[in-house]
Amino acid sequence: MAELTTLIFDVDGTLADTERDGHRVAFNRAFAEAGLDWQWSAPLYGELLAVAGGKERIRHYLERYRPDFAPPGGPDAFVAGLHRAKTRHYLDMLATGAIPLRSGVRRLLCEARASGLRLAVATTTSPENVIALLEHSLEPGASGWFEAIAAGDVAPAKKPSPAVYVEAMAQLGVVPQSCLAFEDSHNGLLSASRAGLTTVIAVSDYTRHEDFAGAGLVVDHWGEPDRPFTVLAGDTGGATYLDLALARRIHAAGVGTSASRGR
Ligand code: XBP
Ligand code: MG
Repeated sequence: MAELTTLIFDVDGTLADTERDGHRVAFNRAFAEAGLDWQWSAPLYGELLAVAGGKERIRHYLERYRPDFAPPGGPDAFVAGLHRAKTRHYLDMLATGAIPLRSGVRRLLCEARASGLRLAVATTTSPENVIALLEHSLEPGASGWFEAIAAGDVAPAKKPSPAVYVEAMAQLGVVPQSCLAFEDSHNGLLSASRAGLTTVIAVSDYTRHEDFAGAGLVVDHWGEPDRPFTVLAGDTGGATYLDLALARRIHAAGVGTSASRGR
């Protein structure tokens, strides 16, 4: 196995729990602003999350739940305009620091930087959302910690396509064997695995019951020294939180290791 040189992070659900109280709320504010009586409840949003990409999610909702709605100006312009409004609302929320990082993220990123590991992002969300989350919830200038931010429409296809991970690795000039992916969802695991990366999963409330067969490790959160994670699948060798030593252990074990939940 090649040496681990690069950590590639998903954003939504992985770096921060952004979906239920962040993106979902921003979507609903955009609907209200547009005079639409659409409100995505937390359960409905959980179902809609199967579709990666905010614009793709709105379009799916129109087709599945509002087949008789005639988007003014045509579907493409309507969806794009609604998504721009949603992103504005989401950025406003991030600017208030309303969305904190998940436990262990800051510690792991700082440890990786101190060890000279390279950092990248591979996410479906929009680039401006990634930068705002890093700048407001990590620290000012933190977006510069990541040598590549492959986000949103930069990839020709959204997760579970491998395209966004392939793009991140191309920007860095690295091969999958020297990388480890951090994800929270089945779509994300498929995307990273199809790009050839070993993947560690921290489940989120929305993804807890998804299929993570083939992941290198599945935990309930990244953990802290005083807040041990629960291992849902995989072998941590007794480690109780995800640090570089455990990341290296999982990476060395290789792609598609034993972490499956017999589902
Ligand atoms: C999660 C997504 C994104 C967000 C919404 O991305 O699927 O679409 O839900 O963000 P990931 P946008 O887990 O890959 O970070 O509205 O900007 O798409
Ligand atoms: Mg995610």
